[in-house]
Amino acid sequence: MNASFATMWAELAPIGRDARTGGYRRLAWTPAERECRSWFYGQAQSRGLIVDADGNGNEVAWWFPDGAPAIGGVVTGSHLDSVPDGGGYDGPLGIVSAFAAIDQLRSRGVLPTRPIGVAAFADEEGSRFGIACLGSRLLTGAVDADRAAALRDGDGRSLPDAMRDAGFDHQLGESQLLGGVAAFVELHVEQGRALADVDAAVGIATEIWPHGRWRFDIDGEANHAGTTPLSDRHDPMLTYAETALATRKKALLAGAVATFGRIEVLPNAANAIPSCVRAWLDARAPDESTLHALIADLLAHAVRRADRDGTALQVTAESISPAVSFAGPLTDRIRRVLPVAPLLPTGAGHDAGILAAAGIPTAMLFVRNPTGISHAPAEAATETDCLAGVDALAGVFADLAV
Ligand code: HGY
Ligand code: MN
Ligand code: MN
Repeated sequence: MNASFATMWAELAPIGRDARTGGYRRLAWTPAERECRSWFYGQAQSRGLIVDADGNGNEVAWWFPDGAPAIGGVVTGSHLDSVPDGGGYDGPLGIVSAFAAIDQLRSRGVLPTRPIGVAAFADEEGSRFGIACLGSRLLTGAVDADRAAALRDGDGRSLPDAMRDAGFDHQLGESQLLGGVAAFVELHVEQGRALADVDAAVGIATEIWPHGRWRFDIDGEANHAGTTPLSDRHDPMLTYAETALATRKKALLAGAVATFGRIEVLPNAANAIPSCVRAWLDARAPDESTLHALIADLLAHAVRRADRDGTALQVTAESISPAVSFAGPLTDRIRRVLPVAPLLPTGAGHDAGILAAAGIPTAMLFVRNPTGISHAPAEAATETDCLAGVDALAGVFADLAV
């Protein structure tokens, strides 16, 4: 690894890492994520970059070259937070590569004619408060301050309280942090094996699949596991189990993906029929109509099962991300800079998708992940491919900002 990338990676790697699993716990506004923020400020300061932040916790470290205008900047970056027990590359690779790309441009004596920014968006994973890309959605106005202020984590802690706990003076709501920005290019570890399968270190994104998260609240009747006849039960676990099994079948038939990855059971006792099962569905599809048809079909199936079980079902859409296309002049321009980089879609959401939806010219680069695994400790990228990503990003910014 070149000095700057290797050094930064080594500094960031231990923060929030679970020694037992090797995974990362850098949930939004926790001490580990706060330590990552301090690292970000330190990197910016050591390069003489000027850090700007909005009241949502989004930050941009700016390189204002002498004589360059204050607006019309080009921005790169990603996020520092992780899913629980996530991989080390999802998010941080884009930020470490951004600082390393600036180092490379400077070592080559490249002097940009427009500002270059390194962004760190708050709470991209939505793992604590439920809405994916919360920081960038607040920034662009896609989520308003009232809705965000009402969010609670699993312990009932509100977003504003969690920000205050982290010593952050929040001011939730749409911000001008990226006002006047000409383009945003996010580099991200690939969350799949497409680049590995074609033996390419770096790829260019074509689109983000539409996706969303729905919360299933299933209320039943708590009772004794040993004395309640099966015929007298209203067991929400059965409604959930049938829905989860049907989900897999229906997603497969639809050419989509759907997952129940999080579940809460009350009272969660081995010898009590649950009173309530709360489960979160993550569903994604190649296009909007397939996704909407899958969700409608799934909900109808769950309602029928709830009727049969005598349980009450309520489904709430918590986080909806429409399809994003990166087709356009910016991606075309990047393709000219990286002519051999394969083009690939992704089923993973990104802040780039939120900015694109808000009208900011946006593109994405992917770096090969040999395992293809993400949101898990086995997520990986080789040193060589990471540096190929830095070279690609530096090349893109030398083209865009000079
Ligand atoms: O869930 C996603 O697709 C992203 O990693 N936040
Ligand atoms: Mn990510
Ligand atoms: Mn992620």
